[in-house]
Amino acid sequence: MFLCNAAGCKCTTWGDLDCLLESEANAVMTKSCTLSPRDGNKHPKYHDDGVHSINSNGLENLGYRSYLDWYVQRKDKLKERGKTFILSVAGRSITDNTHILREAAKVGVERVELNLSCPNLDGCPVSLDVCMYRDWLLAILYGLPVSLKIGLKLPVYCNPKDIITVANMVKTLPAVDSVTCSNSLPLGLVYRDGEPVLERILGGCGGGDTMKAVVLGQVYQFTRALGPDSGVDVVMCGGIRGGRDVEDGMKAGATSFQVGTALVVRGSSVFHDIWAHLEGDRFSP
Ligand code: RRO
Repeated sequence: MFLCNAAGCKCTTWGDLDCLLESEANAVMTKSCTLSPRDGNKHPKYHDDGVHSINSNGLENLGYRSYLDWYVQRKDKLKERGKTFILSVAGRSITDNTHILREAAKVGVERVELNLSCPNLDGCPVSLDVCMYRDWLLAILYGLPVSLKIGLKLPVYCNPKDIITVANMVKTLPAVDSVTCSNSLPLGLVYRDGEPVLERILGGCGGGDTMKAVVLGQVYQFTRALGPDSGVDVVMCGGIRGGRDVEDGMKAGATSFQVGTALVVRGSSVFHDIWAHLEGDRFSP
């Protein structure tokens, strides 16, 4: 079971990653990275008021090379602390993604989360168009170094047929051993004092009780669509504030958990609280 940050939350700078290394998360996830560094969209691009969490970050990141450099420099510490490094990859083309994955494998990265579901780029996220998603995945994963394990960061699918199609496809992709449900919901709009809270107006909605319900529904459906012997884990991401939310995720079928908004709001003590809750449960009569 992995308990770690959601890609994009407190994981963009080396300082952020160093904090995660010192936290009680048992994995460290990077910000989704591209071939070259990106500044992302204009500020304000994040808003959280306890009810809504919305962002239009726009894939701000240091570029994949910087995250690989951090990994190489911290490899021994990660090992000492028993932590898994997960490179979140959001290349803008098939060739960008192939290149990043090969370079990651060369320096010993073992686990990647492939994010083709960013809600804040122009046009439809690749993973929402399931035919295009299949073409991209086949092209990216073909000839991949065998050492790499791949998780897929999925969007929210509102059509149950898409869930069946994606689950069946995932089962045929040997490198893929997990799916993460889910990325933030695209095209949200929040006003404060009559003004949009984001410079770009629209953004991805994550966190909160509604997102938790949506994500639990995705976890539940993917767990059933994959079946018990698929060897593909379902990871819950969205609306986790504490141990009770993790328990609900387990009931729906999740085996790993990523914390986003609650990590931004409360800091890494959230991991301690979740472990304490789960340990308490384990030893309670
Ligand atoms: O950077 C972002 O705007 C972003 C990404 Br890559 C993502 O996957 N999900 C999200 O809510 N924001």
